[in-house]
Amino acid sequence: MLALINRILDWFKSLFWKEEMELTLVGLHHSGKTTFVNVISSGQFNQDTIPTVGFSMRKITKGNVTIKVWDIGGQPRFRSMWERYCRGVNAIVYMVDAADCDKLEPSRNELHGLIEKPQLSGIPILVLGNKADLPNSLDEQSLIERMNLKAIQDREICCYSISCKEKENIDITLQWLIAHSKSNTEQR
Ligand SMILES: Nc1nc2c(ncn2[C@@H]2O[C@H](COP(=O)(O)OP(=O)(O)OP(=O)(O)O)[C@@H](O)[C@H]2O)c(=O)[nH]1
Ligand SMILES: [Mg+2]
Repeated sequence: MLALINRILDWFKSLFWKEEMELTLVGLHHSGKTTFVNVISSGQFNQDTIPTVGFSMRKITKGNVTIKVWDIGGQPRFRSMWERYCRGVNAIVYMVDAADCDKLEPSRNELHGLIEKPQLSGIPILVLGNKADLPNSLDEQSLIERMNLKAIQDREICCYSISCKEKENIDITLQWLIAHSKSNTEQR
């Protein structure tokens, strides 16, 4: 009975209580950041994306949460911008192409370099190992090891293996993001 009352209260709250969050999506080029934004906003997977030049911003509404997403280009010439766009956000999403072994080391170095920046201290990080549909793609445990995520002790960090193409684990990724919206963060 109590559970039912709580659900009704939550539903009422959702009618009037709008949540907001801001997140920044970074990671090496071709890892699938723009594809991820397309998939969470429209559900569409597009094989022929254009590399992001600079950045793009999209607002996506999920239930009563509006997510402002900064999608930053991952080519080397744009990486110096990452820190600026990560300042003050609710969460940083770090995209990795889990099927591209050659890029794991530079990806790990960029991630650890980024989170050393004092301005970004304490911001939660969600590492997504994308392209789980491809052969030889690393699973979560292997990604945690290869990206040396256990060394990150000063903040909340989470890692999921996803496939934007097959829409695998997109739902749990969204749940994690929504749990980090402003008012939810304040409650935690
Ligand atoms: N097989 C497979 N391919 C994917 C997946 N996600 C993205 N891709 C492909 O990866 C390529 C690069 O995707 P983008 O979204 O443009 O990558 P990006 O990280 O935004 O790249 P930059 O904008 O250059 O930083 C595209 O051809 C996508 O179709 C996936 O889950 N599986
Ligand atoms: Mg892009």
